[in-house]
Amino acid sequence: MESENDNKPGSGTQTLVRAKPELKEPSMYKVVLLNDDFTPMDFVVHVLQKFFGRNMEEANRIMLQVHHQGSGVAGVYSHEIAETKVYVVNDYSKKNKHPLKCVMEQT
Ligand code: TYC
Repeated sequence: MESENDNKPGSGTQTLVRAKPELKEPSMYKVVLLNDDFTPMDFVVHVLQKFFGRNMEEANRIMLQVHHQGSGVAGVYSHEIAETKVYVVNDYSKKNKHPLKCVMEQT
């Protein structure tokens, strides 16, 4: 915010003062895998290991959560990283002829 300087009487100078300090943390995004009836379970586990750095146990747990509940969180990232994960995973699934889809959701 630009304001006339009150503490320098008659100087005619102006000081630039930021109206509000920008203290907001960047928003984070869940990358969510969606269930379908056709993608093999072992492909989903493979995707969770390859793109989300999950170990075998975590990958199995997340895959089963998606299978039983309809969706599950693969990981939480900044906007740009989440966007890239979604693109790369959907592209990889398509190239492997599986309908597996993932989406991003603000936390
Ligand atoms: N429901 C699939 C099956 O029975 C397995 C599956 C799990 C698919 C998770 C997608 O994100 C998914 N083969």
